[in-house]
Amino acid sequence: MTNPSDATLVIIPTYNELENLPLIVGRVRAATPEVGILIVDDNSPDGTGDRADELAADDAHVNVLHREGKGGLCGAYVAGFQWGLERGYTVLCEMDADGSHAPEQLHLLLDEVDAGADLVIGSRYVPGGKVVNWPKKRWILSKGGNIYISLLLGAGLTDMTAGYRAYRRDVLESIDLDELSNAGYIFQVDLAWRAVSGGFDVREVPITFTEREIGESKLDGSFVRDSLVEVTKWGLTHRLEQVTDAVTVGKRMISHEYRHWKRARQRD
Ligand SMILES: Nc1nc2c(ncn2[C@@H]2O[C@H](COP(=O)(O)OP(=O)(O)O)[C@@H](O)[C@H]2O)c(=O)[nH]1
Ligand SMILES: [Mg+2]
Repeated sequence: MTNPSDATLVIIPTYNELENLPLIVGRVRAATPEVGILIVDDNSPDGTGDRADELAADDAHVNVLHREGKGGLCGAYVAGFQWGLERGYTVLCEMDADGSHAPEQLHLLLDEVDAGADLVIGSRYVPGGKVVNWPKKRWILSKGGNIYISLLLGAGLTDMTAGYRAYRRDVLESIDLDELSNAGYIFQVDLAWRAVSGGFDVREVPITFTEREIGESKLDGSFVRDSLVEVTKWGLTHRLEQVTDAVTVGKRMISHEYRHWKRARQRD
């Protein structure tokens, strides 16, 4: 029997991950030898791109996409998705290079896709999900941001900013990837929200997210504010649409009842 995950591509974006890259590639190869890997490097000054080429030269499962310069995580993933879609992969995954997303848990996401999900999010905040080695402040920011997003959008997901994911290709094909916002992690929320709004089956599975031990985070603080402002705009538009829909339905019901009542009076 064939499963969608039989043709899976794991996309690993890198910027200055020289030490981490061989470790993560080795772990993916050991945990899920059947999947393809695409490293998307943005011309890392530390030479990660050259290291990626060496890994690809030794192993037909490993591929590299070089981009000109640091263009942000969203752009790197969009380039990776397009590369994978063009080559016929049926499931496309996002995975950080720094070990935060354990390759040993990838099968949890892929099994859920094979069980019928269109998008599976490896979630830190569903029961069983965990974060290891985060300062309290970062946990509060991430968890609080996700509670806010969930209240506002009502998508029924606990971790819409999460970056460990498996998409069926149909989900990505249904979305205009060039429209996604490149600021911070907002594109992750955007992708999940578009999948939910498009009627796709979006599920979460618990994962253990472990903060990097080697190298530095490329996160800058401004993304939190930018993301929350953006999500607030979508949430308000969404709620406004719900109110407008409710008013339209209400008006229809009233006019239906009125016609009914008038006809009954004319008969009397
Ligand atoms: N290609 C590419 N990768 C990036 C860029 N920014 C971050 N990354 C990679 O995205 C992943 C997550 O970034 P990281 O700095 O760990 O963010 P954090 O986990 O939120 O602290 C890592 O694999 C980074 O190397 C970028 O501009 N281009
Ligand atoms: Mg990280």
